[in-house]
Amino acid sequence: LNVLKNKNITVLGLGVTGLGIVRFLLSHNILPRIVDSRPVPPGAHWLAENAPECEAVFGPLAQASLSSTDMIIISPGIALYEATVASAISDGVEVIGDIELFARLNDKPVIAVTGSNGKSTVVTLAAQVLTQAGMKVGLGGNIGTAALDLLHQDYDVFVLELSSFQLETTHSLYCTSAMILNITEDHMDRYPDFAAYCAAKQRIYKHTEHLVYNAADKNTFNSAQQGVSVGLSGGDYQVAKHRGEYYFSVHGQLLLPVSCMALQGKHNQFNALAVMALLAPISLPASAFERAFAQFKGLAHRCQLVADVQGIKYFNDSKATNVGATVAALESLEAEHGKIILIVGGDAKGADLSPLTEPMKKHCKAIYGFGKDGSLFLSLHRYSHLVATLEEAVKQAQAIASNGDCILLAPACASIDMYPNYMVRGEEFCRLVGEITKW
Ligand code: UMA
Ligand code: ADP
Repeated sequence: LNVLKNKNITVLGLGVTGLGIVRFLLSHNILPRIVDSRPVPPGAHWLAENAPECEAVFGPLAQASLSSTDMIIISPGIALYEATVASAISDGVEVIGDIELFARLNDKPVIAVTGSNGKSTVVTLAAQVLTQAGMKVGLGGNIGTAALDLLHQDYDVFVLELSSFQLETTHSLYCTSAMILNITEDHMDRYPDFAAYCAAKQRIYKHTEHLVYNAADKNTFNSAQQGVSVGLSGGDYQVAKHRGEYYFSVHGQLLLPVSCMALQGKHNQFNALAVMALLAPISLPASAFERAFAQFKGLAHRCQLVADVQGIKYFNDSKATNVGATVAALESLEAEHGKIILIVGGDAKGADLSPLTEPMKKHCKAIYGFGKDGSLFLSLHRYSHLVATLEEAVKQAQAIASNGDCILLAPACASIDMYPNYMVRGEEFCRLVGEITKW
């Protein structure tokens, strides 16, 4: 921290991350300068109320003279190739993210998780297992609590969800264990290509003691390091059948019956295995896993059963903001629920939608597309319809649904073209389903 005290620091971005950084610096009597390209960033009001002494520059970054600072602590929503940031870097300014600052100051064990899908589910379940074992757990990162907001509390262990954006600016994070769950296309509007997105995620393994990877996804491997694998159809951790029952197992040793887990869906069995593999270095009693697995009913907006009325099930998977998550939803609902009427659309972030073609063909009765990129999905299925709103999609889906069908909101897109975030989109879906089914 003394190193920071002698520097001229600019906090770039004043959202959740920026506020976490500013609060942390101020609590150590370091007065940063704050820059955000938005005229009124989310933290502007907090800053005016709590730290009016900080110099703030809001509006176009070009006017912020970033090159005149010693260090920039940048938020994940701003790319390093953004012109003014890139020119500050080439002028010798050090640019780090909040996770890097956290890493330089933290001395507690860290369990870290990245991947295109399943991060929040895995970190939440891992934190619940650790809590059941009596540990004080700091859960944060991309899941919503800025990592620096956790540092001043007395935790035994940190569980961090890390996005590729956060990893781009992280260099020295030591992890007791870390995993890339999977990599499928996402954020192609931010990366030049898929390889660059994979490379950002691979940074999580740089200083990791116990590396965990997905046996079925080569992009999660790391050729330079040994690790343990997780896979539903084969891996060090896998699901094994014994006397007619399925078990979570490691190297043939049965750990717990799959039936002890409240969460449904094959992808969640994978997530449970990931939690077991990640927590292996911290010896925990099986009872801690058993209790947490039984109690955790899943996070809202992830394949959440909203209603089951007149033989029709309604699922809210608004958090399916990329193609991989929608594929997982289609594959996990199918076995139990038959034909699916799928609602998709929003901002596709430049993704290749073609991996949806086969699962849609196999599982879907019809597709309703809405939002900015809704029309891009129409060619993927024979029975596709373009509608203007989510409300229209839900109404039309209900009109064609029959006994045994599922109506699934799994948009494969971000929500920002029409909603503030995926939660508001999911809540609107739940409200519409409530109205339509008149419960
Ligand atoms: N922005 C500007 N100008 C600025 C700063 C930001 O236009 O000067 C824009 C960004 O381009 C972005 C938005 O503002 O569209 C928010 O960016 P931010 O970096 O200020 O975001 P925070 O509020 O700090 O939230 C970030 C994560 N958001 C992003 O990475 C975009 C949050 O993850 C995370 O919970 C939070 O830090 C705490 O760690 C959200 C997310 O969508 C949920 N993450 C992406 C994902 O999960 O796919 C990666
Ligand atoms: P993230 O934090 O990576 O976005 P979440 O746990 O919030 O992950 O889940 C996001 C979406 O991905 C949801 O639609 C969820 O059903 C789906 N999902 C969860 N786990 C997996 C997995 N292991 N593989 C593929 N999709 C998954």
